[in-house]
Amino acid sequence: MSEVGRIVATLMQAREMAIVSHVTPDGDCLGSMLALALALKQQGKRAISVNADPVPETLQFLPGQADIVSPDRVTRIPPLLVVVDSTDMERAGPVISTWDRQVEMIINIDHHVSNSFFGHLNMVDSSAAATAELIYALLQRMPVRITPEIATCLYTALITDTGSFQYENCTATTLRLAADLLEQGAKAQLMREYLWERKPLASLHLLSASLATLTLGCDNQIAWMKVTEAMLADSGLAPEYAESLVNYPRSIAGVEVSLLFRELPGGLVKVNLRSKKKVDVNRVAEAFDGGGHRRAAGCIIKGELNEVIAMVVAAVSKEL
Ligand SMILES: [Mn+2]
Repeated sequence: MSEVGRIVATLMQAREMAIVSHVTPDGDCLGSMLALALALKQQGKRAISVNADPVPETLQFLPGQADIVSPDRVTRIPPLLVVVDSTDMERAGPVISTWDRQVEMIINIDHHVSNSFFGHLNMVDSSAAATAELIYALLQRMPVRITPEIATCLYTALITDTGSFQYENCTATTLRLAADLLEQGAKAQLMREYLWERKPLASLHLLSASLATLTLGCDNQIAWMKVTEAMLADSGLAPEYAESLVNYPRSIAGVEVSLLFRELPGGLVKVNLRSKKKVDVNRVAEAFDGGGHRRAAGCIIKGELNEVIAMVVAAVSKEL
């Protein structure tokens, strides 16, 4: 039996499981986790969805999101653990990353090129635009009916991980799947509203403050912006509002690599990296213990903001 066949058989045989996804959750990790949980519940199983962080406001329309539990509220960990959209167990946060010693079986479903194949069973395909593509392939091998709720979760995952079907990872397969999901009742209007049409005013002020820090280097091939702790505190916003800012420098003509540097508490800096055509930002991020994809990656570095900027810009320059 193929690895995917074994994953399907394991899921169909199990009575209960916990499905977990990564910290600072995004549309793909939540959409994939919730779609799988809804499908398994439909098969009469007890599937719990667990995430260490709160659901971002922009994703609070996802069906099933209100049932997501925090890991410290899970009193009895089921013997089967399914980890989605995460390169390794650490990505699920400090609590969940210790569960590997307490469960009997781990299934790892992911599309990051930097995935460490940490599961007993692994379904890892970096050619998939989103983990949701892999979840859909699994569901097609089960007697699951794709409900509008499941379709909404999977469609949201596709739209967020492909930048609304703009990025290089979006293939004909992705678009065919998106079309299928719309036919199966994905609530596209609800999604549009939550994702793009109800931003807090403060998020535009944060964008404006961050744009004021825009700097170009390396013959204008690298562009970066900062978000300091003070900027985020002044905005009164949750950190998730800073994450998407990395796409602004990327839109400049001639820029190959776009970077966002965000101060975190405890002397840490979160770096988001994006590239257009040439630079493998996953490789750059891995040098700083991060990872992701060729065109989108991230890492967290200890150090003073401007020192971290100098270090990462130097590392990116070497790739150009
Ligand atoms: Mn993803």
